[in-house]
Amino acid sequence: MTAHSRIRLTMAQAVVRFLSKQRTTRDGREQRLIGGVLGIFGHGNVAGIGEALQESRASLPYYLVRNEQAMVHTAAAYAKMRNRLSTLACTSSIGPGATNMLTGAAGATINRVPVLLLPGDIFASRRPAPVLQQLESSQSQDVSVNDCFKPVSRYWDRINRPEQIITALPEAMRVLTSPVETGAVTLALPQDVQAEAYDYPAALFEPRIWTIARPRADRDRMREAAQLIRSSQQPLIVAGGGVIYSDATDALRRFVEATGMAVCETQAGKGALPEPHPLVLGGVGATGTRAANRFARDADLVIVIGSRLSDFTTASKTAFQHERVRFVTINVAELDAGKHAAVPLVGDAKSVLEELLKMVEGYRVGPDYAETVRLLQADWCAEVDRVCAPGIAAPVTQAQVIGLLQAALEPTDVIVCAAGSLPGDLHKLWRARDPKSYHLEYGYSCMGYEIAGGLGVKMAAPDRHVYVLVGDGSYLMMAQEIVTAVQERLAFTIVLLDNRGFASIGGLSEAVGSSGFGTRYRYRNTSTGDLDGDPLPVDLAANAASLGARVWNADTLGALRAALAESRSESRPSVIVVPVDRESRVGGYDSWWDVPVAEVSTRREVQTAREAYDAARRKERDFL
Ligand SMILES: Cc1ncc(C[n+]2csc(CCOP(=O)(O)OP(=O)(O)O)c2C)c(N)n1
Ligand SMILES: [Mg+2]
Repeated sequence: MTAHSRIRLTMAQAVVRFLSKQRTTRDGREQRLIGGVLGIFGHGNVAGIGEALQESRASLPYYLVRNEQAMVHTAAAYAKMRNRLSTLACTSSIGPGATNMLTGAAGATINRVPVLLLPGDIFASRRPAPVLQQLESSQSQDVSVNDCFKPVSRYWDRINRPEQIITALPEAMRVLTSPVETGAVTLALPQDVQAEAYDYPAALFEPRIWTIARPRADRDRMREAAQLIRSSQQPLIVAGGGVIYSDATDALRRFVEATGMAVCETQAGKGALPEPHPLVLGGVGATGTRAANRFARDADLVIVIGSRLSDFTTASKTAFQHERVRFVTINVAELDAGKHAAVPLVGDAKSVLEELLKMVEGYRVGPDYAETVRLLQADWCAEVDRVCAPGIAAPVTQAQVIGLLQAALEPTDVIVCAAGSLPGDLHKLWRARDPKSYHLEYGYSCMGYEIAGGLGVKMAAPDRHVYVLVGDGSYLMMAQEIVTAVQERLAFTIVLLDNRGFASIGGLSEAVGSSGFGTRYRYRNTSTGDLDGDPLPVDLAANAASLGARVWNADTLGALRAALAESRSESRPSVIVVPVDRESRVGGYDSWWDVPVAEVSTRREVQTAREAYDAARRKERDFL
């Protein structure tokens, strides 16, 4: 090959060949950036990307999935499991196939995980316009449904000429592999251009390695942070997903063991300091533990590592009540590091923690601090045991199921969850014994992520046992990827908690005075007009079996334990349906979540809820 060598390929062939050559490296460990392509074909991609994938299937595997939204969740879960060093690409047709990916794209961008989306697009030439599924505008012909991806993508491009990929693809890879900018990357590929040939420079297809850097923070800011630490009485670390993505869990452990500081976790950060550990206080914020929330309330310094500080983490800005509380943030992204008027340590979690530890050498929390942590942890352990204790009567409760799973699973097994009442209960009750064992999509909390996500986790970590925890609502929204798992002979276990509707939003509805209106899966009652008739005759077990899964009905904890044991040796997806009591919920612990209640209402319950809301809001703080 000379510097001027050219290869004649269609644009789609060139995209596929390029993607198969991309790799990432960090700390000397190298891997593929794009592990494969998920997709559903239609007229917008079958002759372009479809043809190219068939030709290159030995170098870039293709997986047929069942739903385009689900495939983006699968890719996001894969990327999360691989600590954002590797992901999957998603190909769709134009129109509905493309827009189905929007929700997944938003989820990936909000969770800061890389996914590469390749929606087909309308003809660049416009010759046969309007084509099937084309959006028309009276103001412009330069519009397609793919423009909807702009706000939910970190990089967006439309390839109207085949040579544009020569600059677009490297940019797309830069954004995908950037810990700061990563999220959904969308390259809209017009269906005519996909099939068009061009003499591409051969150099475009040379193997390329993207190095994931570990940037260090500004020296003066580091000194300022070290000074704050030295003068703090009750510091607390909030560990977010960034700790795990950065592979900084050992660095965090060394930091806390040297300083004696306690750690609480966000949903994405659970497992950052694997349990059991004497300095873990568990989840913090709206769904936090009593231990973490009590400690957070009085902390005078909060060191936030790799978190975007969402309202769930800060209990809607009520979690930290110390009058002069200060924040130090460690984050690769300036956007996050600047929150809560923190001293921003803009850099990689691992390298910043290692450096900061040297700068605070000799500092250690006092004996009272250590004793408080010990007492809070012991109190919380007793509370978890109490809440999860098996009862004598049926139906079983969700907390009991969680307790049983905790005892039955191995430390490296992975649990996957996203929406409903499970994430909050897990955040409180689960003990993550490995940094990659607790996989919660809670940036978008998207119903339907669970099973699609479980598929992605299994693809990313085939050697681990994967357990998807899903509510009946989420299951009914998106269960079809069970079929994809059957097709790929991927075995994972889905524990389906059936409480006949939305326990979470039902509970929230009660809390805002609306008595669970419209949240139960029941017949419409002809006399009241409401959904409070008999339970619906939905057979979720039969539904799962019809998709090819091995299925168990587990009405008791004993039956669940037996089914879990059997499912471990299955070679296809397993579904264990567990009816659970909708009304036995795990409560909140010294926390709050800001959901505004109607300011005027004819209902007395709403008026009472509003009074409570106004009172609670007074605790909300501005950190300026
Ligand atoms: C796609 C989507 N739609 C709506 C919501 C709002 N929502 C959050 S939880 C929930 C109910 C979930 O029901 P289920 O899966 O049965 O879990 P449960 O609440 O019963 O634990 C709803 C409607 C959401 N998070 N995602
Ligand atoms: Mg439910």
